[in-house]
Amino acid sequence: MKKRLPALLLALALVLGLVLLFFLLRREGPAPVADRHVPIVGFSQLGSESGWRVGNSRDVIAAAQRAGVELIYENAGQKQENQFNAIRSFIAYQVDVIALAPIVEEGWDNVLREAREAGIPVLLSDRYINIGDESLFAGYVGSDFLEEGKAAARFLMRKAAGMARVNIVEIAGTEGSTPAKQRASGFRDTLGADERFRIIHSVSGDFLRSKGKENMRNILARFDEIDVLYSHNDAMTLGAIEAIEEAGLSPGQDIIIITIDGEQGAIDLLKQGKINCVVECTPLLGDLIMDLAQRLARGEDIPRVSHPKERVFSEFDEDVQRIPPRGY
Ligand code: GZL
Repeated sequence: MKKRLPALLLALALVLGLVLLFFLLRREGPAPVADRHVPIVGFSQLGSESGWRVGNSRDVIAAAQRAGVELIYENAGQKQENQFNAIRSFIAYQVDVIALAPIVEEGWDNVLREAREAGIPVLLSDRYINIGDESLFAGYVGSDFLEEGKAAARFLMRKAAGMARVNIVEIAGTEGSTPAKQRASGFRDTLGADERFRIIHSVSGDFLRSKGKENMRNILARFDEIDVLYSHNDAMTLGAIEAIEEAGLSPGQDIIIITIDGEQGAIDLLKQGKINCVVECTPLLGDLIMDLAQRLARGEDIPRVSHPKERVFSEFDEDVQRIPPRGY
């Protein structure tokens, strides 16, 4: 028995060494955030439907580089299913934080539950969601769309001060999206009970320039007395203005034009008098997103809602001609 003891000890040491080696080499996924200097953020962007969206994507990517954050960027091409797939790939990759720009408000419960089960916080960017359990996301960074609609209405009430009747046509954004819903309700709530203001037609242009033009052509063919176009984004407005000019009318004169976003193209037309009011909705959310994402990656709490500062540009401003380049 004594003679076999050294061999037994050697075998035991060998087995223990192999077991130790196995655990050392087996990658358990990324090291805990505390040991990793570069947080990984998975960003699900909804599409590239407008100049605003392209500017937003560009700004988020640049902000990640500025912040030293590793960004995994997935563009869903306007399909919610692609956003579900992107989120699931971020979970599989074990990112530290998921940033989501949700195309519409409904349908996110299951996939966000999966993110929580994986212990990955979700930050909403740009648009909101309608979800049973709001603890499934850590916070929201984006515009106050209700206020944007109210600002559009406040401009119109000032512009239409001497008008006895104001027939309004509305070209709205993507159905079911936060900006479309809240820009519509903020506008209507502010016009309130003043019977001079009548929204004679509303249609969705899905935030697309092509649909803005197509819808405005149809509206002009159907209605004679149009006083105001209220359009939920500049891309649709630029399309609508093409249709208005094709019909031989002067945008900004024959039809009051109120638009939202603040893209360079809209500001240029404001300066030319073809648009009367541009409500700013900044796409430059990147630094805010990266700051909040890094705080989440460190396990810190963040504010539930973070709004960027925004302003209104209109014909009533003295400095319209001096508005600096917009960058998107
Ligand atoms: C608003 C954003 C909207 C823009 C559109 O934050 O979600 O989507 O107003 C864009 O230009 O398509």
